[in-house]
Amino acid sequence: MDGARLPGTSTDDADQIVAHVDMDCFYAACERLREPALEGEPLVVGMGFQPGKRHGAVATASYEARKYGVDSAMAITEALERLPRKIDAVDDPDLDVAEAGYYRPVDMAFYESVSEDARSILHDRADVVREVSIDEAYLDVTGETEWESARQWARSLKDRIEDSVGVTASVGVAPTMSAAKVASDHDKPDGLVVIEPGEVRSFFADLPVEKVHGVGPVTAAELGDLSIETAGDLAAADPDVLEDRFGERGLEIYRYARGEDSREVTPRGRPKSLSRESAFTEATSERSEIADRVRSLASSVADRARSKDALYQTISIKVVTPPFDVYTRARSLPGPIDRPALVEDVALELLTEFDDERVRKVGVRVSNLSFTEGEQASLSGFELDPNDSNALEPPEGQSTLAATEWGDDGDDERADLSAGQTTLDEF
Ligand code: TTP
Ligand code: MG
Repeated sequence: MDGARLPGTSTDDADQIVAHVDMDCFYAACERLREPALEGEPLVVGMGFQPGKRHGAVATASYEARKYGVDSAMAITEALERLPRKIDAVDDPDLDVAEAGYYRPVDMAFYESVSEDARSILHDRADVVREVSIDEAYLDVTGETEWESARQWARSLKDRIEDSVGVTASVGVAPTMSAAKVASDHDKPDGLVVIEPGEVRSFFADLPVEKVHGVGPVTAAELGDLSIETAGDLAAADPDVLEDRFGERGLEIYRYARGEDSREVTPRGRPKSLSRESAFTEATSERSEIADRVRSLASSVADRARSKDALYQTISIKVVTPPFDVYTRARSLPGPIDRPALVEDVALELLTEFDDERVRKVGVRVSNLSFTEGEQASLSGFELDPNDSNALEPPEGQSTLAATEWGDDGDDERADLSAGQTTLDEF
């Protein structure tokens, strides 16, 4: 689309629903999986730490251990002063066993396997997942939920991670990546915080300025010199002063404090699907208006696929009817193609099922992507014969996907709705 705006689409916050997921005291939570007796106990996981030794640094501490002042990156010697080992306390009359904890060495291979299990749930629950670290990811859940049901959506994600992986995650949902990260951190552990569009600034107002994404302790101290103590102070500060002092980064943290963050969640690596959706200002039953919108979305998605040299085998639509019922319908073709006219035809055909519905939002997606060059040559069999009503039928064994399967094909790349938008790297 070259950044062109579709009618009825906008780039404001309300367009994107971002979830940020961060596991609680992750390495410690993993240790508790295989040693359930550590549940509820102060537990320190040390890097370069060997049982009985005192060197190394703290990778993480359970929340019980954090109460003793033990935290990530602290030297083990210091951690041991604050929280002695149980085993030492038993033999030392000067130490209190009740005020002691457990220490375990890092076992990355095990934590990676737990992380893998958790990540597969994230990919199952969201179109677009940007994995940031072993225990942290951003999800674009715009296609999975509406604001009204975002809390339940996040709750069910948390429950699923806890039930099937056995660790707890904190989840934040917000209109931007930076606000979603603040939200997931806000009520840790086992947190669930939703910040709706328009609420970011009021939510941020009294938070200490170092909670703003991109503000570390050093920047926070420098901001303190400018009497900027809270995120609200930063949002109300003079951007010129911030730019003078911190350069472009000063403007960036200013924008984040104001809830402005145009980054879209993008997966690392190749997308598994491409989609684009658009809401009507008001729910409509005007067939031609809905069909026009679907046509625009179809051509936009097909353009995008072509620009990425992606062939697609499945074409889907999403229809949201009032109040917030989300339906998806998909059709799979016998092989991968790049044929914009077919995306439009299939999307419109799928849309006919909703001819009697009022519609508040529509979306078009291509998935089952392949990037292999040269496959087009074998596609002559997929020409659409307008006289053949079966031409669009799914091949045997492939049926229309159920509503809940929208997004089940892993990484998705949503269309970039604004011109000249750039995606910043993680901090
Ligand atoms: P974090 O998510 O920062 O920390 P955490 O999951 O332990 O605790 P929280 O509940 O606050 O999210 O980091 C994830 C893992 O990365 C952590 O379990 C251990 C590792 N890690 C280090 O090894 N060194 C560090 O300095 C930090 C911060 C984390
Ligand atoms: Mg964590």
